Amino acid sequence: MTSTLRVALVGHAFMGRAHAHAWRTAPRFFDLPLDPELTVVVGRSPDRAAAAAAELGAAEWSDDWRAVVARPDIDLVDVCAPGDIHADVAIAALRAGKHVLCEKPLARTVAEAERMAQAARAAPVGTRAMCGFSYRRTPALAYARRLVEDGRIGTVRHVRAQYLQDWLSDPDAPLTWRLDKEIAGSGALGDIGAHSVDTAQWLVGEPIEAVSAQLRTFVGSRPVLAEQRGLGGRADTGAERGPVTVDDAVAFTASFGSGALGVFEATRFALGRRNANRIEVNGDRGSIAFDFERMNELELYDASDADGVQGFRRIQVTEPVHPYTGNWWPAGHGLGYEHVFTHQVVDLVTAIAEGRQPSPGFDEALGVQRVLDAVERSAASESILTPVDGAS
Ligand code: SOE
Repeated sequence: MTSTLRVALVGHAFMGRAHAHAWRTAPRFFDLPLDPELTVVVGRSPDRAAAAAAELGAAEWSDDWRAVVARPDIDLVDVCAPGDIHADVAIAALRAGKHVLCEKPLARTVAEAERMAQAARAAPVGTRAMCGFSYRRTPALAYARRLVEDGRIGTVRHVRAQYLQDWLSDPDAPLTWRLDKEIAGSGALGDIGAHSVDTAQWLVGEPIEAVSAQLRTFVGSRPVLAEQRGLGGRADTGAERGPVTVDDAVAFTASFGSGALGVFEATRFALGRRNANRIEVNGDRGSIAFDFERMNELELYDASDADGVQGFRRIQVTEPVHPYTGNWWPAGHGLGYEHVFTHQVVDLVTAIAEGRQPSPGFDEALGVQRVLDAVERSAASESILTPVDGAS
């Protein structure tokens, strides 16, 4: 009989809902070595936590994460709350011998991420910690990695990653927690740029070793939030404005250990681009290109194609030979955003059952945090911008 893996979900907004869906769906579509059960949903407000537990299919709710983490019947703590409690919850859970899945970015600062990584290393034998860089589990990106690993595009020269959203373009969009440095750590950089950094390092199999960056905050104050809805929410008419303390956008160049050159951009001001998480990698034998807004497709250019038929081919990554897809629908029927979280659960549960460290673990996520930190230090440094002669 398959043993049960009892899950406590801390946080039940956008990410919590995506994770809850994944915990419930994974065992229905994949043959898992452990049977996950969404046991309890934890939130700050009792009313909202109770409603979320009922909606998401958990038997219990709680407004006290410390009590839940101490419960002997909980096997795994899934941290989907805002960044300011990632470290406290994850460290307490690891010390209590619970497996942890923690949303990205792992922490607000490198110091916090170091404490979390240390707690993961010191946890009782067999306790696993993973960070939710969920896009790795997009079939097209997982397949792209296979192609890069197999040498299909040769030696990587360029990595071009953009993560473009537009939900903050309206200067009167309210001040949500993602705009507060104390809670989120950083803005577009940590929220979405972190995905690009993780995807790039994982795809290429090389760490970023140096960066040169600029950060921008276009809208310095916003109306105080009255009610959170999805990523944004509602502000009352005439609401007072509070300061935005994070970046709205970031651009940076990067050097990979192999000598490959990276160009990165992350913004929430790219009007019309709702969730364009894109990456292109050029090697000396070919190129690959991906855009999450067309998540079921991968573009491949193979320089060995015959003259006259060269060009990017569009692969529909929906065939049974592709990663994860065989467990879903017939070829060509496609997957959505929620499926990447389901695949994340599949990989985590399988690693736990097989006694392996799931990837990305907290040490890998700490590596991403160090890149984010280098970007912030670079942008803060006076010396990175060389004035153009004649510019006023
Ligand atoms: C908001 O920008 C956000 O929800 C991120 O926090 C997620 O990580 C990303 O998947 C979608 O956008």
